[in-house]
Amino acid sequence: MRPVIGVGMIGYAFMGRTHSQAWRSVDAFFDLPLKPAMVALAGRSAEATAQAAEKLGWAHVETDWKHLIDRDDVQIIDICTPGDSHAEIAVAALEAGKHVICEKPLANTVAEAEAMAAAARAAAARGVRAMVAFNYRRVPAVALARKFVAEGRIGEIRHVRAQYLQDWIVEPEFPLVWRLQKDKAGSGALGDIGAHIIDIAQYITGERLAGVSGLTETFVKERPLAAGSTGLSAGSGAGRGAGRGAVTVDDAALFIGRLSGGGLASFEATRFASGRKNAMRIEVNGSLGSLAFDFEAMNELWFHDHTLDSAEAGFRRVLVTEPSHPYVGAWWPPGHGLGYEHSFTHEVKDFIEAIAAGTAPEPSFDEGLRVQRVLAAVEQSAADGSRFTTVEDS
Ligand code: SOE
Repeated sequence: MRPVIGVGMIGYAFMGRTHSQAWRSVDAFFDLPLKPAMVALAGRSAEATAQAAEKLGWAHVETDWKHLIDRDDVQIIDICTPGDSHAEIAVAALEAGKHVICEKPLANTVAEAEAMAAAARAAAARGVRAMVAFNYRRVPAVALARKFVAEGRIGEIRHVRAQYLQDWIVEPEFPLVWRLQKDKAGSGALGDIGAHIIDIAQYITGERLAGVSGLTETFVKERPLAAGSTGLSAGSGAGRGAGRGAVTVDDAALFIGRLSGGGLASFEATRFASGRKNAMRIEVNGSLGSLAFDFEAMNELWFHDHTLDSAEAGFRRVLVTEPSHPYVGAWWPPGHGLGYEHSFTHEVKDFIEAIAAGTAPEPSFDEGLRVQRVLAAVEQSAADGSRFTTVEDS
């Protein structure tokens, strides 16, 4: 019998549902050293949380996250709340000796992220682990791209070209959900989806963004108030309430950056790319070859080997469904493909394995802090029009 590790989760909206799916499925597909138990779900409304717990597979309900942390049968705290509560919950949980997995971006401000990273460092000395949930690292094609770079097949990195394109708020009457409010979300497209492309750019290349120069814009400055909804589309329950309110975050953010290895990078994060639903794309050009990925075709990685004779070289599609590809062997036969939700399952698999092995899971809170510093540097550059804002070292 394997030891059981109890999980307590806070929040049950979009991210809470993806994480629940991950905790429910991970032990059925991977051979884990510890067996996760979905012990309790925390949310403010007893009735709504109980309904969510029943549907998503959580055994108990708490209406105060502090009580979740107090439970002896919970060893992992999974934070799926908006960014304004990440720091308080994560620091309390780490100090109480609970392992923490926290949704991205790590926090709403650099100061909060610093406090979280400091708490994680102190906890690590006691064998307590913390990880920030940048799930796209765990898409097999993205993990394969990193492997190609690490093996030297791309050579020296000259360019990264990254985009994260969505269109769920193109409609000006789409309501003012929490993702459009600075006090809850910290920033808009920049922190919500720009954070993902910063993370995967650094992850794939193994380099850091050393400095940035950015532009941000809020195209629709006022929207109908939301009727208690968190949905990303009208169909997902994003209802309108009475009255209107100001949009306090960016709708789109564009920035360029310099990589620590000397390469040049460009980034575009927008919720106004009509027709693009979740087009998280990255292209890396190196001295020996190039890689290209688009989440809307997430089982494919495009690879150009520049060492081949130009008469036969060119981008070719690698279908990332072979058992030898990262994570894929646990799932379906070649060609059957994986989806969005699998990235979360892979994330909790890696987290459980790191806890059992006593190693530091990645991305760490320090890496989350690093992304937070890039976000802050982009905002600063966009606000003061400075040409190049250096990203401070941790
Ligand atoms: C909304 O923009 C969102 O759900 C992000 O918050 C997620 O991180 C991303 O995976 C999909 O889009």
